[in-house]
Amino acid sequence: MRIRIINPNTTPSMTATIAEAARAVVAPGTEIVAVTSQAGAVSIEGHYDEAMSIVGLADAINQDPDADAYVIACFGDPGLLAAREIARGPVLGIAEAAMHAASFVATGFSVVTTLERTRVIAEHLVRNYGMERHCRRVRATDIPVLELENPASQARAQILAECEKAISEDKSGAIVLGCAGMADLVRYLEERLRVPVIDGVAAAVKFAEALVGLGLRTSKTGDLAYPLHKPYKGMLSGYAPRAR
Ligand code: 2AL
Repeated sequence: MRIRIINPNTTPSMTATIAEAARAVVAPGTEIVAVTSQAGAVSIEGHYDEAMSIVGLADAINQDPDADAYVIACFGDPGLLAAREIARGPVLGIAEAAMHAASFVATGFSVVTTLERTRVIAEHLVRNYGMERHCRRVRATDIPVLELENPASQARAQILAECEKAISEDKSGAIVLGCAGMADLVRYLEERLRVPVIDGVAAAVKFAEALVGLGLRTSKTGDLAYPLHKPYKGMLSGYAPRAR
């Protein structure tokens, strides 16, 4: 099967980290195609960045309409339901996948994310996904997304310290990593924390494999039906949904 992973930010080095995390866990025979959005912010760390990322995300999905499944590799799960409208195969967001995985292995988890302003986005997702009973707290580290790629930064140590607080103060039994750019920290953190540490990229590709294996596709009945054919105006005229 072919799983198309879209990094909706425009930083190719982060896509490489994402692709590596995905390829480390997939079954033999699963092909990972990891693509970087061609339009939008270099890092997604706010509502505006998210909104602006969705056109590039839609493009990246439309470029391969026959992929078996899609993963949106940004922890805000930007454009998740819009992506499901245009896709035939299942579409998974990494926040959604990570929270569900955490709920299977602990009665309570904490999310450790990047900037304080993205904490609110993760809290909205917790409520949207009905995860209030499982998520004990969302913790921000105030690390900008691209600092995760700077080997000279203190990001690793800061994230470790926040995870330790999540275990001791929130009494959480698992950690959900709140950014796709943290995908390469799982082993480092698990060795030190001794609780399950969940990277949403890995969780999403494994759930995608399971859904495809079950023969499930995105429902095309109701609100996830293909978007209605109609004209779009101005700079988005090329994005008008086609007649099906
Ligand atoms: C993210 C993420 O996963 N990628 C990105 O650019 N921004 N989300 C986050 N909370 O930092």
